[in-house]
Amino acid sequence: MAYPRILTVQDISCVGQCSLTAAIPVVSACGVECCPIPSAVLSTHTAGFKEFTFKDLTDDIPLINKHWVSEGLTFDAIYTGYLGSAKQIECVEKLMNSVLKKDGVSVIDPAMADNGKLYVGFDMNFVAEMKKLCSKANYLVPNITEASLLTGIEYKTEYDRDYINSLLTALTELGCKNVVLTGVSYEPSTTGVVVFENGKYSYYKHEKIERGCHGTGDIYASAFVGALMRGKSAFDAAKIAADFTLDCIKETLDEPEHWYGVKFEPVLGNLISYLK
Ligand code: PXL
Repeated sequence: MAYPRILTVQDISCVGQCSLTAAIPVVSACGVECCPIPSAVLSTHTAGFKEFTFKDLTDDIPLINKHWVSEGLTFDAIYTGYLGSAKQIECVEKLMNSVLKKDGVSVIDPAMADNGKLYVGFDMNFVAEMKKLCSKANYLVPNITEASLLTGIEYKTEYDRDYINSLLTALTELGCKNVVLTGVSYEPSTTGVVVFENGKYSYYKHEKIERGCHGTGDIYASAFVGALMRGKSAFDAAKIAADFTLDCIKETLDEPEHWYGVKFEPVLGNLISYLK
């Protein structure tokens, strides 16, 4: 691919080091053009801040779409993260059908839940809509909470390979082609990511850091997409994204009061070097 152009649809949380404020720099660091559609503008993310503002930009999406069609602009990949409403999911489906190249790649991060709970503002109606979008994904990048919500399989914090296999099978039954399942930990000191590609299971295991940080899912998915579009295999892209996310968490450990995100900026150079 000469010079891949990615469209990403997610919100801007002005403070939060997540969604677009993470996706644009991380995908760009991968050496790939990143074109955003901001789905909403929030003063902060919704996980821990109170009384954040929320400007819904859903109505702009069809206008942007129409303009791009008239200009003949197309994309090698579409990558979605946090979407603010069920209606935005419909808009994304239209983008997929109109501006994604025929052999373009769709990567869906169903960013809506973590640690067994939906994020503030989401309900099961949104989950039902998200299921439809997931059915169209070439790569679905959920965590275990999202996988359990999408499949209706009980959420567990302790599990074995059979449980993970049941999630993966049920996710592909929704219609998505491949799954990259994050935060899969079979023993206390390690965690990792499962790549389920064309029905084949591979696991990349790495060190587990107990401190959970907000925004790591967005960092992970962005690095995965960027590396994939740089021509890495799904497994190598999943591994690079995991190593980079771990670097981001380690970078943040020295400052416990930095609770709302990870300090990914100082380690963007690591990501660039992993891609060499
Ligand atoms: O990191 C996911 C995310 C993105 N955008 C907004 C969020 C969250 C998670 O809470 O609130 C607005």
